[in-house]
Amino acid sequence: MTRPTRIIGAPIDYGANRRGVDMGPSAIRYGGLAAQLEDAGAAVADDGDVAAPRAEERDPEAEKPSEGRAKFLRETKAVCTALSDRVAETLADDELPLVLGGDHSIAIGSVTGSARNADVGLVWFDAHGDFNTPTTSPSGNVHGMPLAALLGIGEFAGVEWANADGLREENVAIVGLRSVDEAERKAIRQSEVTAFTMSDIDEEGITDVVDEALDVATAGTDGIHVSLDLDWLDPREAPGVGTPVRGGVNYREAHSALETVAETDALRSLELVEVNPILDEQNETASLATELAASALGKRIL
Ligand code: 5AB
Ligand code: MN
Ligand code: MN
Ligand code: MN
Repeated sequence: MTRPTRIIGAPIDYGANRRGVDMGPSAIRYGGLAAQLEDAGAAVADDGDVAAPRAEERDPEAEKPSEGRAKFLRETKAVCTALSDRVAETLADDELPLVLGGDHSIAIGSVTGSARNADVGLVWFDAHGDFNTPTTSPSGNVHGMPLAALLGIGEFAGVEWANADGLREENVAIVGLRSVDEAERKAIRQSEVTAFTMSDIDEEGITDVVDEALDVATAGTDGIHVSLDLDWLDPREAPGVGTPVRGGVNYREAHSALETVAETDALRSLELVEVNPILDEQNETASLATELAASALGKRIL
């Protein structure tokens, strides 16, 4: 039986360059999320969105990054702290949190919440490493930093609201890399994180790579958090994302990956991020996100 699932929206785009991902939660709901999850056999409740200051209410100074600064970190902290509490409460009620982004900075909230009272593994489906810190980031955008933040890398060391208590580098697997900045490459290599590139998927196939990633994430943990950045897919399948990179996985590989996730029976929390309805075609990226969530929760053809 699929666990009761609670939807929590985090409609922010402070972490990304382009406006629009703040509309992701609406687009994903509109794309048929509840019906898909019910098809997967899950009882679904929608908790609405966490409160997020709108663009007009932001501190305009926070938008001007100087070298070694993260844009909108104060606003990101406020939203992630609230989201973290909502995720932790949902788990305490024995329900599965399904977080809808928003840009990928919200993973700081989802994962700290999921790893608050448990040892958690993390599978990060993404074209990007998301391993920058305020000093290494070429953009100052926090959506390129959440993994570094969660693991306490660089300036994130000891930053309590951003570090995930029950998450160890050894239990983190990134899957689908094809765009990594030089400093990120070094930081990933220096860490205990396991990273699978698109070439690994070419050589080994999606099933083996995801199996290995799940082994990493489940080893000695109480469950896993799956963070799905829709730019993991090829832009032909998922055009509605802020930072598309050619050469991603196709429709069938993506489903297969999330079906493999469902088979482990270890899923503790899930998030869908970086859907940008402004750049999408007929909401297809948002609908695809709903389908992939259903696969992760165990939807089967037969
Ligand atoms: B995403 C880049 N590495 O840090 C940076 O979409 C892109 O959450 C980050 O994976 C992409 O700005 C962040 C160039
Ligand atoms: Mn990302
Ligand atoms: Mn990405
Ligand atoms: Mn992106």
